Amino acid sequence: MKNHVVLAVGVLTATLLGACATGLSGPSASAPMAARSGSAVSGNVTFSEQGGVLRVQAQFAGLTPGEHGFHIHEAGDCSAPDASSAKGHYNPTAKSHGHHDSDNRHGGDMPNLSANAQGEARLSAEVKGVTLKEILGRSVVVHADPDDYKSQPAGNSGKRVACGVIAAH
Ligand SMILES: [Cu+2]
Repeated sequence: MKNHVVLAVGVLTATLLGACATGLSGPSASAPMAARSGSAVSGNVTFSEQGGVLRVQAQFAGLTPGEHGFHIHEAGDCSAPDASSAKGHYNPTAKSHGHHDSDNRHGGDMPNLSANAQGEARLSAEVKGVTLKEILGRSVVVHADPDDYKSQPAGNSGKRVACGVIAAH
């Protein structure tokens, strides 16, 4: 009986250590998202970098069902009611807006969020060609409409319904 308890504690400890190791694996930052343009959107976006790979993880509520453009914007200023203060897409290499998996894209181009019938969305994706360091102090913007991944300069994704400034943890 005693051996079983020891084993159980050992397994539990290993599980907890594993979880912690994942959470503390590298530098990270987050952007608490605030509603803009009269929306009811709320959410949080986290960026983490490990082995030269930048990952974004996001969760949102209060969206309209369907797809929504989702980008890193140049300025870390969400103060305008329509989030226009965040300026355009973060675009360090002066390329055209494009699909997030292509080479011809803005550094801030990311996959669309896809909201379910309840208006909730989750996303986990790699952000190519951008480091965590260079996006600190910039912003994340969610749009009312889908990014078509080709219209210039921002994929024709409409109003800015949420905005958050990216800050290091
Ligand atoms: Cu945008």
